[in-house]
Amino acid sequence: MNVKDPNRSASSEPSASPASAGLRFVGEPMAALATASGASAVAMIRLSGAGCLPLLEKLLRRRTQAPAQPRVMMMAQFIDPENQAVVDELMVAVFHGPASFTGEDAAELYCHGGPYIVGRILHILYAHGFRPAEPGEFTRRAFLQGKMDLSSAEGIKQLVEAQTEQQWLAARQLATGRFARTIEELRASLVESLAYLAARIDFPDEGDTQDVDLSMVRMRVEKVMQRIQKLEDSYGSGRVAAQGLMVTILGRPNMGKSTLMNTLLGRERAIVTEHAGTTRDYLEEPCRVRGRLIRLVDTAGVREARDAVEKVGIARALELAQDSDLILLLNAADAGPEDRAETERLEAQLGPERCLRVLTKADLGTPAWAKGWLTISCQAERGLEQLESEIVKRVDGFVGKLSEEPFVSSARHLAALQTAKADLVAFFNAEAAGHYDELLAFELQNAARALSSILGTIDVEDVLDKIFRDFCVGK
Ligand SMILES: Nc1nc2c(ncn2[C@@H]2O[C@H](COP(=O)(O)OP(=O)(O)OP(=O)(O)O)[C@@H](O)[C@H]2O)c(=O)[nH]1
Ligand SMILES: [Mg+2]
Repeated sequence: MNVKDPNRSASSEPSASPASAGLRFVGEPMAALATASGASAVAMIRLSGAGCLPLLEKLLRRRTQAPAQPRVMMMAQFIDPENQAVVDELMVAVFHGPASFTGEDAAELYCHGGPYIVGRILHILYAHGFRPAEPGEFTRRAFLQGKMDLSSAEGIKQLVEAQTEQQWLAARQLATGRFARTIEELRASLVESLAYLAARIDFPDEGDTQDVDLSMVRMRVEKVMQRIQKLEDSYGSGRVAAQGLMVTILGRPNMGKSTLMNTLLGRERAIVTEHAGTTRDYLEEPCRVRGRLIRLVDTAGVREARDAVEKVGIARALELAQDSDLILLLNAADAGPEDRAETERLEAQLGPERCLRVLTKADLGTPAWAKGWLTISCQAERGLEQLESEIVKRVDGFVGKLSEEPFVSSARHLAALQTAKADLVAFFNAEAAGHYDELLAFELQNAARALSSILGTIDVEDVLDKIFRDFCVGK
């Protein structure tokens, strides 16, 4: 079979990243504290950029004059060139690009972690050829040098920020490149299909092999589509892992919703009063329940709204409940028949499987209608352990579904996969309608492009700023 290089045909795959296109990005020398600021035993200052090693060498005094060996820890004195004072005795390791985190020449200084020492070393570096690194700039350069793809860079950020096992799990599959490899496989399969199509376009008269070829393309694309669907399906669980289970507290006014929010958070976040209608807008807070991350949402009490503000608040409460993984439907022990009827209506509207009926203010008694309700009293600190167990069970239910298979945990990745899938649907529609191979190739190319956007191999500038902006300095 004559398979043409798709990169040279009209239906070529989108252009690659600057690094893989052979255009090496040259970064100017930069430096930043990579460890947390404040007093600590040791602090690490990271340097990277073209020509950074000779600049650093001028500021160090080592025991030997032999050239620094890369990737080996060495003792050195850090000197202030103004007065030759020894600022600190430290350890230093140098790296020769591309064998470094950024892919550039780089170094790491391990100095004593006092704010004065760190500040003075940075001050000297900035006065001698280095500039302060911007947030995420080390990882950004690693990306630009082709050391990692964009989804892995996003994973590194999440790894640093992970506070729970579930977040670590989601971050790791990105940071290790496991997710990227899956996306790359799918993209490669589409590129190969494009190559088949290109061959048909360029050699239209080679007769009876044509139908066979197209069915091969169809099979391949079908398989890619199935795998994209599977990835999309994993987002329900992946999102809970990375962002936390969304738990909304819902119910009539005065049922103790804000009190429960405060109790779970362990601080007075929401205003609590005896007046019905105290909470008007919703409040969302990340919260850890026995080591699991949840996004806890307190809402305005649902009732016939008294004014425009309350009306909007109640509408928001219902929208949020719609988007939630778990809805805590609250009714207090002294609730009237109207309150209970409203709770039942809400439960039916939102789907009983997502709702958990919670009886609050159990210190006032446990009415007969509340049989089977999870019973709590924030005031008497009763029943809260059972409520926590229910939340934990739901988080683990989602996260436990995440197997060794790659999964989607970011909205950005999900959106790109959805675009790719829509393009593949368009491909099948065009194919069923008997359209020209050129049009089929166009749809496949769009799908490949959408997958490339996850890896950052195309159209990246706009996403780059958005992603790296939220990094911490030194990463
Ligand atoms: N006895 C008793 N009172 C409680 C308990 N929890 C909350 N309350 C009281 O119930 C009243 C209403 O509490 P909130 O937490 O503001 O109720 P809410 O559901 O947020 O009310 P809205 O914001 O108006 O919808 C306050 O006076 C609380 O002190 C409880 O466990 N026992
Ligand atoms: Mg409230």
